[in-house]
Amino acid sequence: MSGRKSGAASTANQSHEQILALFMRHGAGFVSGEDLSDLLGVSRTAIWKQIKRLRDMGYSIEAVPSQGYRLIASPDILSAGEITAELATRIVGKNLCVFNEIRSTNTEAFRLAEEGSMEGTVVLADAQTGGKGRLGRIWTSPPGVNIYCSVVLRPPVPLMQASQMTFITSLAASRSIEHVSGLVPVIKWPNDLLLNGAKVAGILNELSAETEKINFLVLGIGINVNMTRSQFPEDLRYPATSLAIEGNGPISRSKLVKALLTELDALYTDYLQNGFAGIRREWELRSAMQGKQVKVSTGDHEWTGMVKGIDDFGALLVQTPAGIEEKVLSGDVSLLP
Ligand code: BT5
Repeated sequence: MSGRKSGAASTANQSHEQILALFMRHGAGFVSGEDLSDLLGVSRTAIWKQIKRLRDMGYSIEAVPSQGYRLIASPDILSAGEITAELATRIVGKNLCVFNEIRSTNTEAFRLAEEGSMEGTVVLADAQTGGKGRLGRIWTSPPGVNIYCSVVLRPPVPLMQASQMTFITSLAASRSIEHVSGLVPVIKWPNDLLLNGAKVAGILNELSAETEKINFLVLGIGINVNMTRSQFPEDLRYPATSLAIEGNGPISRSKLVKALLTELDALYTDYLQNGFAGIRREWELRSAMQGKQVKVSTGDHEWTGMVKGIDDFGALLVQTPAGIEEKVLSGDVSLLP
């Protein structure tokens, strides 16, 4: 993203982001230069400089002397102003940092949380140089095309319930993708999102805790949005895809981030008020494996069974041919053809 230094965070209270937020609220209408200078408390010349800055970033802005300014088109930039305009969340996204490039949004969110940053803090990046998967694996994170998002939460629940947040995260990602693209990803236990059998999103939740208490969780979400086939490395563990490949072309990343934060906030609020039961039901409906025959591989042991759902702590419940319900806490589970 031009106009911003690598590594420097852009926040919703910077001048150009405030102007963008105002444009978003005005839709196709004009915003007068006077309103803009009142909003920011700066001169009309200073406003003009910020408009020029936005144009340099790729925004198309019309200027009409007697009416003011109007936003005609936005490039697919991850903009704090666009995301926070009319973001009606209670917790998630109240504090938002957007980076051009960062090692890992999870690492940065973890650092901010350790420094005491507020619940709901969100770290977004256009690109990651050290994107993390689970178990030390790498998450391919090229610039300009995908979503790399991490959210700090401090749920007041016992440590043994921390894994429930994984299911909230995958559900929020699945709902938001459906809302913005019309595509309905299925969830592969524990936390992959698949479209036509290929991975479109991955989740890495990280935890800081002491004995029985959760200090905070970082929910890490990577969604392949406008990535092209040639941008995927060849040695991936499973087939991978993006929303643009599966759907009808490019999707606005800011719109999708906004939907993601909105769904996450709604699910988290519901979870705090009503517990896990509703989340579990919807997760099972979106699961790729519910009611299906699977092969479970744990270490050197392999067996088959039928998926019955998940339990209160996120274990996969699999019924063996002998009718015994086994709990799978880790390992590889794949659908039988
Ligand atoms: C995951 O790990 O699926 C978790 C990915 C979480 C990424 C987000 S991005 C924002 C936040 N900040 C971070 O640093 N991370 C989180 P896992 O199930 O271990 O899958 C990793 C494996 O998926 C790799 O070993 C590759 O084979 C494959 N892979 C790598 N990049 C991919 C991509 N962009 N799309 C699909 N598959 C990918």
